[in-house]
Amino acid sequence: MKLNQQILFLLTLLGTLPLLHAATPSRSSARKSSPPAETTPALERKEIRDVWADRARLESSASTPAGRHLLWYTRPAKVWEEALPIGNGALGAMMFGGVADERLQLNVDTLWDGYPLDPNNPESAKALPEIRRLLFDGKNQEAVDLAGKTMMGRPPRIKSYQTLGELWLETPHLQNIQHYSRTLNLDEAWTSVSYAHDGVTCTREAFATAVDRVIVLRFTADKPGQVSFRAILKRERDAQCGPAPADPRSILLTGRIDRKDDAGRQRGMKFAAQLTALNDGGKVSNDEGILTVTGANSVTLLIAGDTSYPGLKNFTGSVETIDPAARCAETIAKASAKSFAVLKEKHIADYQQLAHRVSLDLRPAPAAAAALPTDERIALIKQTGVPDPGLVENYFQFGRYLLISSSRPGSMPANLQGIWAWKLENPWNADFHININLQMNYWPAETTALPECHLPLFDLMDAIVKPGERSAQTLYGARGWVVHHLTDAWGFTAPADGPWGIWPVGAAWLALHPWQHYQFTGDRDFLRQRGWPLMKGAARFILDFLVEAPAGTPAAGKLVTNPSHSPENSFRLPNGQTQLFTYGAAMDLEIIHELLGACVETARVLDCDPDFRAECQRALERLAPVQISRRTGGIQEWIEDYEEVEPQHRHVSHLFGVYPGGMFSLATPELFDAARKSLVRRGDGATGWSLGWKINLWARLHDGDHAFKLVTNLLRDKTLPNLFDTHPPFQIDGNFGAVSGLTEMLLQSHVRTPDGGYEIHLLPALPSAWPQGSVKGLRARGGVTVDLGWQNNKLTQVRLLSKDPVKTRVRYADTTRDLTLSPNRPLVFDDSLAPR
Ligand code: FUC
Repeated sequence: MKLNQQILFLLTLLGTLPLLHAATPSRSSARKSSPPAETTPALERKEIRDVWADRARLESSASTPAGRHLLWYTRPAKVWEEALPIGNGALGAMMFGGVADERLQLNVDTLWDGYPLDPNNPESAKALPEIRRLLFDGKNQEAVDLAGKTMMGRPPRIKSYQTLGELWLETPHLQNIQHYSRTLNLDEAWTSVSYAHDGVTCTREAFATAVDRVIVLRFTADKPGQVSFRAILKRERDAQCGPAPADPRSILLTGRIDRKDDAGRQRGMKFAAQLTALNDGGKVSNDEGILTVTGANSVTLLIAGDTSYPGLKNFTGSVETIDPAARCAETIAKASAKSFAVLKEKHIADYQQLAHRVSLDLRPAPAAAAALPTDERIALIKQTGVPDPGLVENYFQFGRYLLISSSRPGSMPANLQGIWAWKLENPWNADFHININLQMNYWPAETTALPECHLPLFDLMDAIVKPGERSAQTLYGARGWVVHHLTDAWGFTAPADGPWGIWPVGAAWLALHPWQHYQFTGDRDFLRQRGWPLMKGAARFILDFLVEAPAGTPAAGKLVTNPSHSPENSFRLPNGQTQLFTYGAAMDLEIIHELLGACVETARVLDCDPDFRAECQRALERLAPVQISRRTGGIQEWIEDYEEVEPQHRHVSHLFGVYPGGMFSLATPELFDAARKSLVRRGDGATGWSLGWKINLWARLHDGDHAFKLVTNLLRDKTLPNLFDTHPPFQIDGNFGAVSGLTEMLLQSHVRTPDGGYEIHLLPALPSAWPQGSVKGLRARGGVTVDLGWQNNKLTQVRLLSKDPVKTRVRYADTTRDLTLSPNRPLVFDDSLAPR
């Protein structure tokens, strides 16, 4: 087609462009309290004109793109779950890779519905003694009824994290498309689309750079004047798109979430997204917010997104003062001073500085599998029964890519969907769930050498200390801070959703994260300044919250939590009643054991707070013990040996002491064995995140083959075509949980040595499916970087490096050796563990 024909064609097309149709209709979201339906509905849109979404027409011409860690596909995404994520911690997009219509669904990490409020019910503290008495007396239902009336948040639900909007692009490429491919490059963090149209090779590359805080989307063609498209920004609700003031090459989406408080005052946050086209040749015109590019040689689109959220440090501040549109304009002005090549180069360097710290090589990947597109590689597991090693490597690096892309210093922490969520009301509000999910997001942060990516979690914790102290005081009359099973961007710390929301050990679990950051980095200043106040406040609440179990109960005279439950599992009372609420659930005791132990040690390391340390020590000694069930031989999930309603429930809370905790190990052989029985009983199925957790558990139980079986189950059954984990629906925790699990199969460092150090356990759970391989750059507690190689399923070489002097014990199978590492002097040895 000649240029003028193309333009004509384009113009004819414009009349029927989906761009001009009403925005994407919404679906009502699932109830927050219960899992949504089995599958995530596809993004609704006008019927796609994009015939290139029809796979069969492209297959014959697609060839394997070059690159080691690559997701790739031979057709555009039909639904959101096939689109590819990019992100810089704060700003993210899902790119569909359409030919005739391209689409990028946009997110910015701070865009939350809702506003700060005090949800604490003042009736609670008064009712607490009675609720406790009822639970100790076995009147669970009466206790739930009373707690439901007096303890639940007001309101009992939070509002959702929201999509920012969408960028829609239309090209005139309707026919004669060949050689289509779509990739996500995990080595350099960019996604691309490439195809030939009428003999012209067209490419699109996109990345989200943390250096310049924009999304960059570049269109090129291998012949001059061949880049033509139209672009629009849109959002389902609360927004409008128009030309950006005084900038003919820019369009601007502005809006405000419509959220009024009880007094009718508008409290919703403002938001904006700006798109600017930088063209080489051709023409850019702007018709009331529809940007048209014709006949360019290449075009770079810059996209910025922002909100008026006052920040985690100041979330009670006004949402009126910040002008997100002005911020976007400023960000784009700065970024557009750089060439595309510079933007990309700086982005890659910044990403690689984090991503390239760890490499995993599970050779050899069968050539046939390696040549397949990623979706087919996943599908192949159904035939072969196992994931090919290259797919596992990609899954591992993809998980690290997701953490780097959704959690960077200064950004919000990764939520249930990281940053990528396309609805106004997302599944479970895409919130911060604290009874497993948020913590799981950060399981691989330290072990896979991304400690900086852990920092946003501590920012969130700092932010919720104050509201958490109010909840502790109002609901329990306790000191310290508490958060229940979820929180949001507005400091919601009260119980939410239903009785399972009354789970007062959220802060206690979270407080183990700064402790872990210290264990891995050895950063004593961090521990003193940030970690210790968080840990101490969480422990202070626990010390006040624990109560002595009365005479006549199984834990009489011991300290227990009350109320309590084992997330979100129910049991049967001897009278047949199904209940959730109890006292002293095993998980509480395990979390508290871990936290009080960490506090005792921190006070020793920092040489501070002797009285508090003694108080923690006394409570530890009086804590009710975790028991072994007479019924099952497993860890008893509740303080009484109740029968589970759902023995294969997705949560494996009572095994917290195996992972992420370290209370059950070879040093406690009976509990260790009981934990294994419990895990067998829970089965090898469940949600994506549950499988992610179980990989860690089997690794900690030193059963590599069973861990690998769950890796297989996860990749086969709970992995979307774009490698996102699915609950279902998409939930990112399973990606992170599995990366952590893969790491725990190769290296563990949670067991203490007699002199207070950490044992570095090499290949503790290597599966027979990976006979040879190597991993470089993993981190062990004590601040040690570990490289490992193995052949014929046996360790062949090890290299340890630390920047500080470290005394450690290294274990491989039954051999151990005590070593001292000198700063920056690598120690290299083989399977005999004798340094060379
Ligand atoms: C927990 C889990 C659910 C879901 C939700 C976000 O409550 O029990 O399965 O993952 O978090």
